[in-house]
Amino acid sequence: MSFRKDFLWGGATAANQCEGGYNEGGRGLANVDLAPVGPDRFPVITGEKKMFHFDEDHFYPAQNAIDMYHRYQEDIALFGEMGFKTYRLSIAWSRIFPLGDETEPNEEGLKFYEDLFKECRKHNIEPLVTITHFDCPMHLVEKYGAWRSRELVGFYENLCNVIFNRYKGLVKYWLTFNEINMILHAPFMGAGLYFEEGENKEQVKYQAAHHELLASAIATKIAHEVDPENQVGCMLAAGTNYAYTCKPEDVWAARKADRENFFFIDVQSRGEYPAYALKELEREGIELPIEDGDLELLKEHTVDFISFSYYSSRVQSTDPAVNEQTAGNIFASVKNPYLEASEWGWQIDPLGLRTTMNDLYDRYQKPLFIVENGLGAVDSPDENGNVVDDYRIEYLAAHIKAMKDAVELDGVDLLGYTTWGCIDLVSAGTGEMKKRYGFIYVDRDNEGNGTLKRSKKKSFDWYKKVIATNGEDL
Ligand code: BGP
Repeated sequence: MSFRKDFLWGGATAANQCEGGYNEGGRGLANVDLAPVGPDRFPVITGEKKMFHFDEDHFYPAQNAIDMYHRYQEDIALFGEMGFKTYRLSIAWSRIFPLGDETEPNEEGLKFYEDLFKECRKHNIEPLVTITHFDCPMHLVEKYGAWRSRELVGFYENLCNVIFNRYKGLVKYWLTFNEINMILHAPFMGAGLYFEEGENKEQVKYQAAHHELLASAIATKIAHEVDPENQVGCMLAAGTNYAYTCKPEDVWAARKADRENFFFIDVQSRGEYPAYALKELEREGIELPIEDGDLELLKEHTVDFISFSYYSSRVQSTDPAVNEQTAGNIFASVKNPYLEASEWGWQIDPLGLRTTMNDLYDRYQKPLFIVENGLGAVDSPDENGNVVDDYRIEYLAAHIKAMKDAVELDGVDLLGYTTWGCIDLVSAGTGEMKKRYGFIYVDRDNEGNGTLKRSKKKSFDWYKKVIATNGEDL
């Protein structure tokens, strides 16, 4: 058997990387608005450098992004033309609660997403909504220290109550936190965390992780109470870890690297902190701020499905001489000599997707949903303005083939597939516009210049055909 008949083909975006309109409709400022392009970006997103206000010497691409805030109708029509069954997008928390700790939501923000979801439905597109895709209102960062504070759990709960009730019947698929494990690797971008001098960073990260995990369980509980039709997923930045050699120490290092990320999903899907993590945290002197009732809540409200992003596999070695690194989705790894890489050094490994799917399905035995996959590349329009992106088609076809193998040959239950950045948008890692993933080209450059005109790349018609044939014709 191949893909399900109701397989959810589509594409994915995130509010701060495509909407723009950062100060319109009553929206408040968020952490993700303050990540500039250039050498300061990495220190800012990893919480090493404090940038809590705009600085005129920097350029902040999220301010206007690709202006989807004003152009979503045109963009969703193009998704509809490709035959999308689903469109993954995120809600900007600070559009709904500009400060984050108010009791009353901002009607203009709520209305914006209501209209957007209705527009999706008009084109028979099922919205798949990420409640927080890296964003946290800046007021919550400044006043409470973001997710290090338990108060954030309550603010997130308010947000969930409001959106689940308001969008009942319009939205059924929800993801609680995008790439929840990114809290460990890019703590400011992932969770609004900034570190004070001398602070124990690992303590802060795991403390914040406990709060996010609690918030995720509460969201799952409310979603199911408000509408039993609701399906809630966790979301992992996935990518299996290979051992560089069969030396047992290398194998163990790869296992440990996998577990560092599984930690989150173990809690969200199995409902318990895994034994290996509790031991490790104890050894490191890190305390999880567990209060009465927390463990029961985590146990009772586990997710319905497991979603993840996959761009690449990773490699672990314990040999100091094996030190050639390769870039990847925020966290780097040892270079794999058997793989080619993208222009940004992300290694290309379709079989790694099949392995990752099997790892996750074996471990959790819940349906999977691939909610990000794609190739970031420099697309240059030819003299007629066309982008002939055969390299993207090749990348996607190979990955779809691998996921098909996981479904057909290994029996993995897969709900859907949304490619990352189905329309060109701002890169999360670099802030650049020239790193493009889309089927739709957007005329905008790294400095924010351009007409913002949308045009179809070669991959547009290719993906349309893939969807029309339910993945048979690649
Ligand atoms: C993931 C994020 C996305 C996205 C993607 C590609 O980590 O969830 O927001 O941007 O990676 O990364 P980049 O934009 O750095 O190429």
